[in-house]
Amino acid sequence: MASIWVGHRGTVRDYPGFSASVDAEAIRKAIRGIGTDEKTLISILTERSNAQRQLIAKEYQAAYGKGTGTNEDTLIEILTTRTSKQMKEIGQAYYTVYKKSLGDEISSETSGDFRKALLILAHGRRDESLKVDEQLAKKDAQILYSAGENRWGTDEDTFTDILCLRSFPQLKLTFDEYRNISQKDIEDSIKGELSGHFEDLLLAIVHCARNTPAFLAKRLHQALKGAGTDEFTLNRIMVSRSEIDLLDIREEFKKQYGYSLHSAIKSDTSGDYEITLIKICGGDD
Ligand SMILES: [Ca+2]
Repeated sequence: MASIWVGHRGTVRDYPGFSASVDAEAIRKAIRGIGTDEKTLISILTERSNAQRQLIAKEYQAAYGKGTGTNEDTLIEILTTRTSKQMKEIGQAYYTVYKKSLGDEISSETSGDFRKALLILAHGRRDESLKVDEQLAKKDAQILYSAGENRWGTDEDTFTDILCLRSFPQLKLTFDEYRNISQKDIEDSIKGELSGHFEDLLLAIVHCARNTPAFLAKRLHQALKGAGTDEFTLNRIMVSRSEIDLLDIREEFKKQYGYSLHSAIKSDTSGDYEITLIKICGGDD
């Protein structure tokens, strides 16, 4: 089935960018804060091109060197930007490698509304049809308004259900209707009504529904800015989007920050690592 999330705006085509097992490993690291055993690493590396192997080896060293902790941002990024089909593949890869279901793992390491929403996303239940329904958008917008702004307290489950199950094009329309009804942007309502990682997750969904490349450009910028470089995030996004929408991400990066992703990588990395990333980046803007 065609999906709007798997586009034709990639920079490399000679090897697959998306890998369920690499995502599974990233989730494992994000949840458990540990690296994987060597056997796992080898099985992952055999699927990759030489350039990708170099990046993963680099990331692997970085993870061991620093000893990463539970990283909600990584979980949120992967679970909001992968298609339902990809999430199912990631779940299978997770089970194959770690002998545990991804759902059980998320359940044991997270809690509350954040957990509930992550589980829906992990099970790949989001509608991915391209058709939008204007009446449904009006109805959902009203339901969201009644669940948050227009009541004392918040009905969190309603926010979770609509934002985790509806398609991105449908959500875009719903957010437009929401503004008409509430005179407020859905982002402002989420900031006012929700909190913590749950708030972060739903804001990420809103950003992705509106513009996934812009969301990932922001993540890349965060990974590159400041004194150090978050190689784990940088490598993951560059590789996983290299055949999907890296050209759009580059465009959004330039638009938001005034300089190119290419120049940001050049000024923040060096040696073989820089050469590899620049190759995947595919050009300057
Ligand atoms: Ca309220």
